[in-house]
Amino acid sequence: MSLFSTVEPVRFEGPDSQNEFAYRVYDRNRVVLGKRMDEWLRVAVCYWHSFNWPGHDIFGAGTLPRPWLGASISQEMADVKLTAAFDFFKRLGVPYFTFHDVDAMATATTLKEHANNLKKIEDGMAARMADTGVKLLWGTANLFSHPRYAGGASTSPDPEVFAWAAAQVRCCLETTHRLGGENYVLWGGREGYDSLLNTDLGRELEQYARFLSMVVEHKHKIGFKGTILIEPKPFEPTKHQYDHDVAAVYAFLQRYGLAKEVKVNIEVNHATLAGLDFEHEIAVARACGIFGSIDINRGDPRNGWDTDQFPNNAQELVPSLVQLVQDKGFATGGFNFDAKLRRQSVEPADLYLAHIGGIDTISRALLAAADIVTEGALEKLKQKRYEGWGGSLGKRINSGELSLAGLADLATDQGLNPVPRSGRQELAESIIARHCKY
Ligand code: XUL
Ligand code: CO
Repeated sequence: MSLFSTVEPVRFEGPDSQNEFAYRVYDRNRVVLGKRMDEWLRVAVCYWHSFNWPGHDIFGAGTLPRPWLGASISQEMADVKLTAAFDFFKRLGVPYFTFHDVDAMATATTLKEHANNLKKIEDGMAARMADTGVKLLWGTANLFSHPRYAGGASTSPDPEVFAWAAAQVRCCLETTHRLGGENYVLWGGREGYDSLLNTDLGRELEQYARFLSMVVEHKHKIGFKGTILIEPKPFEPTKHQYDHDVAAVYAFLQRYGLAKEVKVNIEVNHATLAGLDFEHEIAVARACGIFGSIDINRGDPRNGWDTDQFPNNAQELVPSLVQLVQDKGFATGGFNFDAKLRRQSVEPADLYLAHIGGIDTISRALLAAADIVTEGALEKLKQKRYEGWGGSLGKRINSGELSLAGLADLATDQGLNPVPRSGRQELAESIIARHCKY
């Protein structure tokens, strides 16, 4: 028995079901373009918002019943939380979970205690994972909540803070490895600044690169085969985060020779905070060869912060899912529900309803995307738009045989006079819309 035992295991009942505690679209065994739906989506529930956040905000106290939370968390409380979390994962019927070290373990004050407490909860997780078959999509260390990290972790002005962060990541990476985690995430929540007046930006970037290089080196040393992922976000909690967006992360990785070692975990609400579209971030990551995983959620267009709401607009997600289908799915990544309840959603049932709605939403988007890719009209439209590049002029430009002057002479001599052609944007948008029927 746990707080989440009140709901029966959630099953697929189809689009006509009247049962709110059933999937209408997510049918884990349904085969879509040769692959099961659960393999396409690789859904994970996150530990932090769901079990480690009592519903407080900057103006008010916790509203959600989470009896295992308190100012300091004992091993007993951590174990009760673990039981509740795995009960929820199992009943929801998802294949993966994700966690930060401090979400799951008993509170520690020294590094020795930290390592011991994390190992204890790792053992508990390993047992629950074996019992339930739920797997670890990724682990991560929380390098932003404790007051010591107020000035950053690896980018802190204090090398002792850097060393603490290194110790935490070493433990968490090793735990993730032993638990068979498929990725390891670094979200640089405070790797940035609040004011440039007191910040040596150049020095901080060097520190950050040193840290990341140490993490990559350790990954290889322990034989972790998963993917190291950076999660871009432009700001919040700091005024500016160095991992502002995918393009900024790629430039950083290239500068420090890490572009082949590290990929990105793209979060919808982080993209929108950066003033970008989710599908833009995915497109940049694919173009740079660093697409890894997704934190699925949404913002509220009226609010300028990370509201982390559950996704419920399938059509909005289709352009991103089309890219995923074109790639034939994730390599090691998945859809991690980095989403949290609203503060009035106080019943344990609300956590089920939120995830069921979100999982059905990404399932709808997947089915529409699969139809779009199968039909091929969108791809044909794109190919037609670039068809000139398959001709002799395009090939000669791309081959590098023409200099700027050579090309200028050719254009002049041949009297080139390109005619404007339709970009067919409205048609492309209509192709997306007409397939959103699930
Ligand atoms: C914060 C955020 C984090 C990361 C993991 O905005 O998204 O929860 O996903 O540290
Ligand atoms: Co996230």
